[in-house]
Amino acid sequence: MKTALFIGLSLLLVGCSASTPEPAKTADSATSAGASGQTGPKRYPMHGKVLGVDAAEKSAKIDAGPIGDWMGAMTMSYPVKDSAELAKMSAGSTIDATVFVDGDNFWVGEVKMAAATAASGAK
Ligand SMILES: [Cu+2]
Repeated sequence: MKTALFIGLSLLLVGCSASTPEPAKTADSATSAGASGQTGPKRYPMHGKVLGVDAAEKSAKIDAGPIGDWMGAMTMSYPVKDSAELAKMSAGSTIDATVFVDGDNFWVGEVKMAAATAASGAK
């Protein structure tokens, strides 16, 4: 449907420029570091297909479905901090993973092969 496509595209545009200019945090960080009470990055489940892996860049291009309220369904490049996680991915594999979002930073981890194409048989 055209409307749906249009909405999808605008979401896509909004999604990729996810760098909301954050008001510069007040610079008196010295004393209470964990004052904001947030423990670590946000986590979003991701399901997608790996289109390519760039070991040098430590990133993977992934065609993923919508990722929570953070990103619409789209194909983009995701940093993968942990090279052990990166090593689990290869072009063509379907994965379940977690996207970690920490302010303007995001990366993919907790990569698991999804039983996508392996559905040929058993239970
Ligand atoms: Cu995006």
